[in-house]
Amino acid sequence: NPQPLADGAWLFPGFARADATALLAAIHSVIEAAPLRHMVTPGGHEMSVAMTNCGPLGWVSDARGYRYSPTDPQTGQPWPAMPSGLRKLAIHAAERAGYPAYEPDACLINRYIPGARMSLHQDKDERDAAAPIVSLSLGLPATFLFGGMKRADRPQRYRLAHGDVVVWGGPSRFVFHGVAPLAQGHHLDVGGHRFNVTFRKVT
Ligand code: MD3
Ligand code: FE
Repeated sequence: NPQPLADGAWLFPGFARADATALLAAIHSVIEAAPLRHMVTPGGHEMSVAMTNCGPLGWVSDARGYRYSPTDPQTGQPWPAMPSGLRKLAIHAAERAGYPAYEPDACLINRYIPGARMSLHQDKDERDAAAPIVSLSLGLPATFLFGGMKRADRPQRYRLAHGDVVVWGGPSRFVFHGVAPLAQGHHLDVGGHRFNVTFRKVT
């Protein structure tokens, strides 16, 4: 039973918990083919979150800017295919939130260790503004910051825990958001870190 977080944003608590073992195996298979790395922002800062991608397009950042790329800049090879279990989870959650024909073409995998954070930002590199973003959280819980349309709007705080899935569509799609520094901890299945997987429709 979903909870509304904001206009167009739905939290499905524990939606993926029963499938967590298979989803974690899928995430690890992607990481084996396209290792996690700390990307550099256009401003020259190394991100504290380690990232990789799967699917037709992957999000990349370097001194030249942010963009979606069909290839991994570290190898020049296409990103690994989106594992069907991950893709099906995103499609299923989107359908439950009222988006019946969701076809994500990008999947960004973020790994947080204690202290890692993501500062307030908007996701606006995707050309398909009508499609939602679906996010899956696994492992240690995080404090998610959900702001407004302006960076200065005071963000609301939500806890995202193991197995939680959120569908961000409609007016919530372009709000400023971020993640507070991850607290130390240990998760029985995932260990000392958090994964967040976001599904996007770019083209
Ligand atoms: C709301 N990731 O990868 S997931 C990101 O926990 C990102 O790693 C965070 O923000 C994380 O870009 C938050 C939830 C999320 C993702 C994208 C959104 C919320 C969003 C886009 C628009 C509005
Ligand atoms: Fe984001």
